[in-house]
Amino acid sequence: MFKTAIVRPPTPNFAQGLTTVDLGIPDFSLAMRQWEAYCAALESCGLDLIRLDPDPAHPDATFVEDTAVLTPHGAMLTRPGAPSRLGEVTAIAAAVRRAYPHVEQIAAPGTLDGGDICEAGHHVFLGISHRTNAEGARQLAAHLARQGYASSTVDIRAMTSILHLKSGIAAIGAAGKGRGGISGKGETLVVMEDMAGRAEFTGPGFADFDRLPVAADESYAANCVRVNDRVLVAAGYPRMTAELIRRGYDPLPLDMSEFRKMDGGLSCLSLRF
Ligand code: CIR
Repeated sequence: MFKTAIVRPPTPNFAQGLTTVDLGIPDFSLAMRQWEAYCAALESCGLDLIRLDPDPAHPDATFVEDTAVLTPHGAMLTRPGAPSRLGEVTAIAAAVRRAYPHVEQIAAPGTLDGGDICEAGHHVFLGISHRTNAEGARQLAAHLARQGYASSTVDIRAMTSILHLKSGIAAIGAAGKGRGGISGKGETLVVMEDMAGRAEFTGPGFADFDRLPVAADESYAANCVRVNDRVLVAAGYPRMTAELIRRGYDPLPLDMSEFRKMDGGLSCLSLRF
């Protein structure tokens, strides 16, 4: 169960952040309303929020998930792969250090964005992307191994449709109360169609995983987040929401339109622990 989440509001210059998608310029006041609704959703799931101050020097700073990898057993600050985002880690580090007695950090030449890291029970998938390099993944794998996690890499550099691994997959545990499922048992892997057949997710170690494939025209909804009894999912993807309900999950749809314009998925707006 998660108890806390770190969040940080967007700033009026949010539109000056990085993006690869061509969906128009985000509306700041609408983004703020969507962000407040996202925070209220986390609180409705029982989480206490650590609300960091806005950071106009870093227009992507609202995407806090990229700056740390937090598990019940340890904390790793990242070294984001985009140079413009490196400075975001300082404020996150202060908040993380208040919560965790021992905090590690990815060191150069490693780079790593939290959006590339997908924890699925006791196995962690590490995306190698244009933000996370092999050295960053190697350092995180060693840190996770000390906590008892197995991990494996998934190279997404040839995929133009996603920025981070978690733009295309999510691990949402078992249906029902709590998160359910450890060691893969009861784990459900939500996977966008483009990645569903990849060998990295179909090895013998993952035979216990249920799959929830997401159709190509709803692939943005693959980036959903299990938060205690609910699954936070992007609004506007009716088949994905219906499938979650059919499988016994309790989806909580949230409008993410303005964050999507900046390449942001739903998971990236919080660091949950
Ligand atoms: C970036 O390009 O870094 C931001 N505009 C979006 C980051 C989204 N992060 C995520 O989905 N984990």
